[in-house]
Amino acid sequence: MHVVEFETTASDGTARAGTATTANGSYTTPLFMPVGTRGAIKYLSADDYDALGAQIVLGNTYHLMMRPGADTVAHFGGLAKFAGWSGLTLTDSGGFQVFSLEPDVDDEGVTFASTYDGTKHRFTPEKAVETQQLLGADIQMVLDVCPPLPSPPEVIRLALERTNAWAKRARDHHTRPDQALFGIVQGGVSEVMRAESAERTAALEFDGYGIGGLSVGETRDEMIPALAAAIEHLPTNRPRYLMGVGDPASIVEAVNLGVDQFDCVMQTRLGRHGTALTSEGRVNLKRQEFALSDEPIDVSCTCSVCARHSRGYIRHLFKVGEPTASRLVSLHNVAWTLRLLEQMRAAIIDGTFQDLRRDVLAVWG
Ligand code: PRF
Ligand code: ZN
Repeated sequence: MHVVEFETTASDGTARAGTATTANGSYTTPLFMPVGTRGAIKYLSADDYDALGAQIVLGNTYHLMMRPGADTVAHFGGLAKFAGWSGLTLTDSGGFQVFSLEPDVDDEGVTFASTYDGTKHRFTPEKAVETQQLLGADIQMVLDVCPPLPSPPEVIRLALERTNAWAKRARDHHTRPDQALFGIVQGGVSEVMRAESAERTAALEFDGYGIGGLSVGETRDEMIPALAAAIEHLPTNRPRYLMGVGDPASIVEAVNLGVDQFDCVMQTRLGRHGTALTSEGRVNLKRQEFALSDEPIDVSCTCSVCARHSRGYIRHLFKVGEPTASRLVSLHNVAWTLRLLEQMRAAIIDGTFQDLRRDVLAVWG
């Protein structure tokens, strides 16, 4: 039985607008999912997620199992309840974080040292499922192997094989009927391996499909054909999630190919450091030229920050080190990106997606 149902509402070429239904509610696509790695989107809280109109907020298994521990999160009724959030949640398996720690990998799983206290931990596909069942998100991801790019073909091949074998083990181990499990496609920038990985992952019949291993060092011109090759072999009636990709140009190209969901830490990372996403591109609000600017961050933005605050005020807060500065630009960047995806959805429904795509690429391409 599938936990997630996906229905296409409208399509424009291969781009699609849809509704996915989980055990605890539905979400509309294409969708940006802001990231709350350790249980909060940095500088924000659940009131903000409501005000932003976020539908799904991410959490990360590696970080939450280290602190406060999956049992503690389960004690509070799962990640959403723990965080006071009434919307949907998704947990990434933690593989991506663990692989950045240069772990010892074998066919069974991975051994790594905690970044919190240096202690050794063993992580397997089964442990990732059990941990995520305790974290209790509406959607959990299988443990995968994500090699950096460029990597030799044999490294990409081994990652593909392990990811596929681990996906099957994860699927067989998963028991929570109210929680969806997504498989993950790997395969580097090889169209052949992407197609094979997608086909073999789809054969395992997951609720949805993550496309991992992209935006890890390759160019956009390398990413797009690999992504297209994967999508061609994924079922149309399941959501497709491009993992960790959130720059506007990549998003619009991926939506054009039929991707439904995205997450990225870029919005909040840039925001914390004073860089805003705007209809004219990236703007560094710390620059001297904004000292006397009474314009909002983006004149065409409908967010609560742009309704109230000037660039000059926000620049001042950065200059004196007020934490509110980071909060305001994070809020704007997340709101701006959520709205960009809403505009894409509306354009697909209207049949004007190619016009929007051209406009986005003119600024961000
Ligand atoms: N796998 C998982 N999470 C991820 C990635 C991946 O390949 C990426 C790569 N862009 C981001 N987050 N599990
Ligand atoms: Zn704004």
